[in-house]
Amino acid sequence: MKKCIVVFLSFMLMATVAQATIDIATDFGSGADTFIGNDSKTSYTKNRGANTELETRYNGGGSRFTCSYYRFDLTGTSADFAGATLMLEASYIKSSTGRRLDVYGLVDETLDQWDETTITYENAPGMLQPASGWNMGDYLIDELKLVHLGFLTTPGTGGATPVYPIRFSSNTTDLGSAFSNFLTADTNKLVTIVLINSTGTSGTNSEDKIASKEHATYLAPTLVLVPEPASMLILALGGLLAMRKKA
Ligand SMILES: [Ca+2]
Ligand SMILES: [Ca+2]
Repeated sequence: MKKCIVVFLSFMLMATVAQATIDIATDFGSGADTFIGNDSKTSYTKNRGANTELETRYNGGGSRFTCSYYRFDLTGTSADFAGATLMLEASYIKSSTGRRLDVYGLVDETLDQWDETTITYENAPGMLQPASGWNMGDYLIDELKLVHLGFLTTPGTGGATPVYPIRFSSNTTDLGSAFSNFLTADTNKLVTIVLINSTGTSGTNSEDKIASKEHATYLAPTLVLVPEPASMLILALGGLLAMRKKA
């Protein structure tokens, strides 16, 4: 009888643990969020660390580029992840069809400590001066520092009268193993993600806006981590052994 109860409880525990995810928002620990630009309106020397909305705008015709930076503090998490998604709340969606936002990761970990209050296009980790120059609306990625990890698609619910906030997440097909491998490779418990509208899908030269951690009511940008099954199994077995000792 006792054995049946222990087995039943262990399955219950495994089922419970298997569903557990770890949500880390930019307002946790040393997290940060901001956006940068390189045109006459969002100057390459302008800081947007305190803004409540994060703009991501295609440089339609090389004139209006902005992109958003996110830092997540992984303190207290294990090193191995089976997967991860980004969960965001839009405060403005221009397009009535989904727009692709490419996801880049900062692999030069010496640059993870960028300062939210001073970061601009000019000093942003992984950005270089474009061939067209400063404040000309274009951008240039330092591919030794920023690597492409996949993409996410904004919801196609913009247009006339959407009701905000609009919450959306990346899916595991578009943001899969490259993203989780990047997170697993982290060694300093800080990860920097950059969202860039690099294709101009569903309309050019218009921005989407994502709520930052400074927004009074909307969700702060959140990284949702799925622990490795091995880690979950160890947790479940640990619970099982603890129960057997008591039995
Ligand atoms: Ca911020
Ligand atoms: Ca890191």
